[in-house]
Amino acid sequence: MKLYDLKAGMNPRRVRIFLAEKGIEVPIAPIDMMKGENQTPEFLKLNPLGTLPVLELDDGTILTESVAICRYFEFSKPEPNLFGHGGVEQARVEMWNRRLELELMRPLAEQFRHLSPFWKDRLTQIPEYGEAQRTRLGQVMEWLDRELATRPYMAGERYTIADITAQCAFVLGKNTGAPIPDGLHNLKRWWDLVSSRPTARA
Ligand SMILES: N[C@@H](CCC(=O)N[C@@H](CS)C(=O)NCC(=O)O)C(=O)O
Repeated sequence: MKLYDLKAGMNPRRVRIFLAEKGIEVPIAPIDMMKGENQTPEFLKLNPLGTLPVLELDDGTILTESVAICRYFEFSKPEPNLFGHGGVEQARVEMWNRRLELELMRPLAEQFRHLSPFWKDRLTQIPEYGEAQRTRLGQVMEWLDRELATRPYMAGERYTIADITAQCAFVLGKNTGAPIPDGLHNLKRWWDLVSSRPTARA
């Protein structure tokens, strides 16, 4: 088994934290995006989208998409549980994970892609779009702050994959000019809580 990883990437970090929470060790194959290693013909055979993470199983099966990879490991080592127990909790975790991917992670990624010099020669940047994403993020963070007034974690009373998704998104925000603003005390309390976990720097 081999996990193709991108050290600084938001999505590969989700899988690394998930594995650390589970106490699972997987051989890592680091990919260097600066050297274009995710665009070589060999890598594109693994994932034609050229994105990471990618998990290669011993029988040659290839899994992409961080949540799909996490689901594979949840099945192979069910505890500690990170996707929810039973119908209602599983649905709530799925609901929050999806909301956080679409409402938080996507605009955070888009503001980075459209405003950072890192992406200048990699895509056609539309700075106005990047700025609009940052404006939207302000509203999203205020919404999350209100949500977190009612519970300690994103999907309820305990840490789940929804928290992993959000914490990886906020790491990107912190490093790319879209940090959690001052004054959002519930969100800050949640951030301190998840950042203090031993797995946070996986
Ligand atoms: N939805 C995918 C997104 C994968 C993705 O976009 N990964 C980024 C790193 S966070 C990447 O590999 N980017 C390389 C590129 O766009 O060239 C997942 O959850 O795994």
